[in-house]
Amino acid sequence: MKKTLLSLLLLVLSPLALAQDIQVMHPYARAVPPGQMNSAAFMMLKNAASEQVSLVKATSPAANVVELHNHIMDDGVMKMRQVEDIKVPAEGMAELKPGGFHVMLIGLKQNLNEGDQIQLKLHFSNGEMADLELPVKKVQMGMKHKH
Ligand SMILES: [Cu+2]
Repeated sequence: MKKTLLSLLLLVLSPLALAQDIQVMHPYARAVPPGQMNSAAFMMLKNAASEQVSLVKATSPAANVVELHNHIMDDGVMKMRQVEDIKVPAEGMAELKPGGFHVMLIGLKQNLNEGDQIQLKLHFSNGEMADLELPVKKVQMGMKHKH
């Protein structure tokens, strides 16, 4: 019951609700100091389909390489690891957030200052794509983002 209400609420709040099974909500990229080569993008993915859909690829003109990453604990140390996809459960959601799944932007071609915008394209396993304009925001992180 609670889950249904939440889904309804999110459906109402999202302007991208129509037609596609996958909705991208609240996407943003992390602001980094000038000269820093890497950053990351975060968002909420919502799947309206009755089957699991995965985010399989992302591209951006803002970075040389774009990878899908997760954070894992390895001997008590938080590390990033590339993943093949990010699964969005049937009629469920996946959250990309600092310390968890993220879209890694490697080799930035532009500065990511707070207030800037970058383009990001997402490819999903069901053939859907999402062309996004992401605001660049400051993110407080409790850990170092290290490769
Ligand atoms: Cu990463």
